[in-house]
Amino acid sequence: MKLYYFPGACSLASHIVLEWLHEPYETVRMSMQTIKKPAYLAINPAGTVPLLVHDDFALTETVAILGYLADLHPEAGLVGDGTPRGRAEVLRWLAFLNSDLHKSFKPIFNPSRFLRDSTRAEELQATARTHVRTYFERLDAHLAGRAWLGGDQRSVADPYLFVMWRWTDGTKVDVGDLRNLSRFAARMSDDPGVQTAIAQEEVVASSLTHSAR
Ligand SMILES: N[C@@H](CCC(=O)N[C@@H](CS)C(=O)NCC(=O)O)C(=O)O
Repeated sequence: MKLYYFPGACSLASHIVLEWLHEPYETVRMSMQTIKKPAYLAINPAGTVPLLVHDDFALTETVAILGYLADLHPEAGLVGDGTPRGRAEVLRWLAFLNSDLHKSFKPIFNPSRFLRDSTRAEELQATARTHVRTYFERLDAHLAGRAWLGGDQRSVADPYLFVMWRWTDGTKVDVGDLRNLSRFAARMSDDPGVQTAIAQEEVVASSLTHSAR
C-alpha cells in the first residue's frame, strides 16, 4: 500500500490509521506543485491528497480510504462495535467532519478560490472561522463523557477530527476553551501510532498554514 500525502494535511488521518492497523505501507510526499503534474493527475484527476494505492486499486476521498482501511481489518473495530448503530454513529461523524468541518477550513486556507474580489479575503476568512468554531463547539458538546467520537471505542473518525483540531493553530481558530475537545486532542497526541505518523511526515508549524487545503 502506498499513501500520497502532504505533511499535516487531511491525509494524516489515513496515515494514522495505517499505523493503528500495523499495515505495511509506503508514503509518497507530495507538494502543491507535484499534485498538479500530469503523472499524478493520471491516477488522481482531482489533484488532491490523500490517495491510497493498493495493488491496482487507486482510491481517493478521505472517507472512502478510511472506510476501506477499516474494512480490511474488521478485527480492529475501527467502524464501530459491529452493530448497525455503532457503524452509523461512526459514519455520522465522518460525514460531519468531511462535509461540514473540512469544507469550512477551505476559505481560510485559500480565500482566492472563493472570491473575485481579493480585498474581501479577510472578511471571508473571519466568517469561515466562525463556522469552524461553531462546528468544534458541537464536537466538544458531543465529546462530553465520551473518550472517542463513536463512544467508548476509537474509530477512523477520531484521527480525522484530530488532524483538523491541529489546523486550528495555524488558522487562528481559538478552541482552547473547549475542554472535551482538548482532552480528546491530548489523548490522541499521546498515542504512539499518532506520534509515529506525525514524525514520519515531519510536520512543522508552517505546513499547517498551507494555502490550499
Ligand atoms: N474531498 C477530498 C478533499 C481532499 C482535500 O481537499 N485535500 C487537500 C489537502 S487536506 C488538498 O489536496 N488540497 C489541494 C488542492 O485542493 O488543490 C477528501 O475528502 O479527501
